[in-house]
Amino acid sequence: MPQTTKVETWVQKVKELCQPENIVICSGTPEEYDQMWELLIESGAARRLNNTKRPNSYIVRSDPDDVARVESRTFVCSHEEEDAGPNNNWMSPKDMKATLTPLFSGCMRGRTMYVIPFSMGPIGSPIAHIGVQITDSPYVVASMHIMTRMGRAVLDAIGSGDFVPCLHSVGKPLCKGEADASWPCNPNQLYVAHFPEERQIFSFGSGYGGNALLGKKCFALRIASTMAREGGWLAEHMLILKITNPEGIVRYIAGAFPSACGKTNLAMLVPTIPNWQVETVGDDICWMQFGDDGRLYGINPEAGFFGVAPGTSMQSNPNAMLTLRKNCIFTNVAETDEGDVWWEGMTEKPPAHLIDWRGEDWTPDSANTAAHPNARFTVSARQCPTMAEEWEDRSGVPISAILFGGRRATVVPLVNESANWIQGVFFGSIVSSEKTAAAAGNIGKLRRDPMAMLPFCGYNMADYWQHWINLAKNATTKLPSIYYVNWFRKDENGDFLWPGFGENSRVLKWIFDRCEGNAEVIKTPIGNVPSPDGIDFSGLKLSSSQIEHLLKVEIDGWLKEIPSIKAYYKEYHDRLPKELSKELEELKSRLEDAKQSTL
Ligand code: GTP
Ligand code: SPV
Ligand code: MN
Repeated sequence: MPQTTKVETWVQKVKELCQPENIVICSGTPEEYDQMWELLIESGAARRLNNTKRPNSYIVRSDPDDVARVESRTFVCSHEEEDAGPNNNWMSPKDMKATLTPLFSGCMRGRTMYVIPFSMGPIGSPIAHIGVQITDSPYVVASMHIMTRMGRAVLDAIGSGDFVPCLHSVGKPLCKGEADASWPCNPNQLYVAHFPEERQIFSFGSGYGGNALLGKKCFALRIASTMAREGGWLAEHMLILKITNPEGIVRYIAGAFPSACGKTNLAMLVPTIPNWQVETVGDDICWMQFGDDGRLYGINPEAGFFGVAPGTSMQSNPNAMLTLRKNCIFTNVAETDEGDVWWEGMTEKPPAHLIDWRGEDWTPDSANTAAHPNARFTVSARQCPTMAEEWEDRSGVPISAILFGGRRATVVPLVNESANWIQGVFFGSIVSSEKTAAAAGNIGKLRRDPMAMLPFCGYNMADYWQHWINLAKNATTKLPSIYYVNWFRKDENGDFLWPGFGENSRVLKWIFDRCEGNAEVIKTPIGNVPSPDGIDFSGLKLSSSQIEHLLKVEIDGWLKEIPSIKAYYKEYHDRLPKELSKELEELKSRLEDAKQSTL
């Protein structure tokens, strides 16, 4: 008799709890992918797009109450509340299990339960980790086909080894004869619960994005961040890009920007400066580990992109548009009369008529947007014309620089460079950004989003900062340089000062040159900023006063931030690394000195 594996034991347990009608162990084959679409079309959730315009692609409309990550219903269930930190919602593992057990009990009645073995990172890579997601959503199965390496090969790779169990249900059991909703979900009983000590994930009630594709934020960030802390590595909300200068020298840069703040766009950037090349390694998540040479190496643990559609166009991000020509899933975009897709910003002039993301007729006079602001595309990374040939390298790529950035209309300049790693961690810890549509809640509200990880750090943020600081203590060679960037500064009229997108290559060039030791800087209270001719602004329609505004270190503005940073740090009590309070004090005194000398 062959031994029962851990996967089989767990599947049996979940079957007894959830009571599905059938069980399918996912193979990961194209036939299986097609079958999911047959089901989704039959249920009314999806439509096939015009095959000549957008071959092998689908448009999906979610329930209007299930359109984004829901941070208020996302929990970290560590034994001690302090270990989850003020950055997470907390419930004790015991209480959460007592809450979830009745919800999951019988929750898959009348549905098929799919078992998805998946690998985050290339199968067999020493940096990769394996999970098994159980779900009752064919949309999740189809999405996992694109976003991860999954199926038979992963099951074989698990063998009798360990995996992270990820249990997901849309939370809508079906009675005999009951008609199904086109997008079943249960937003009133939503839970996205993480058990970092047991390394388990339970998600109930949503079928959308980061709530439901559990390999992504739940595993690759929240659970992986706790694994990384233990193992001395980093699991980050970062893009990875490869940049090659005209002499053919290559550098890799990682960058953390909050949700819907420009990672996908930067990762696929088309440089506007001649003879420079930018290629893509990853657009959302980066796992970094020390290599034998002491440098930090990053991998993209995902296999696809789940990117923001609105704003994506041949002007802003042609590489994304080229990636999206076939084999895509579009969720909550608008449909054209020709059976293709459209979203705000795709073309200058909207089509005269559309079916909007809610399935209703839409014209340019309609009051609402045609696509939901968090409408997304799902597409295999392999289709992106700028994927770097080494994007699936098992050992990852060596990272030379790390960027932190957010949406800040004021105060934060285009770019500044930290004097050292600890100061970089300090700047990462105080990143703040205006909230976007990627998460449910008030759009535009300014909040601190340290390292773009506020919604994704699976443990106390102060301990996470300490972990970052400790890396410097253990490093045997120079760690990446750290930069704070801001593409989103606005002028008096509320217009963006900086053209952004491809023009961000000008800032990348300066960072590249700094890594090579070639560019001049001016020392300021907030670190090093480019000398006046440090960044090439030629050919841009920017006046010298606009350039000055973009690069300006606003002493008063920064001084005003100090009390708010202090108050924010206070939330972390004595867990706050003393290195960070010291950085804050030193920043304050440098700013006060600078103010004195200008009086
Ligand atoms: P997640 O997938 O949610 O983690 O987001 P992301 O960081 O990958 O965001 P993405 O690149 O998809 O950015 C989405 C939004 O940022 C869109 O509204 C873009 O138009 C806008 N955006 C991206 N880059 C720039 C830029 O350089 N300047 C300006 N002004 N807007 C930008
Ligand atoms: C984000 O919100 O940062 C995303 C989308 O990348 S989701 O996977 O839904 O979290
Ligand atoms: Mn993201």
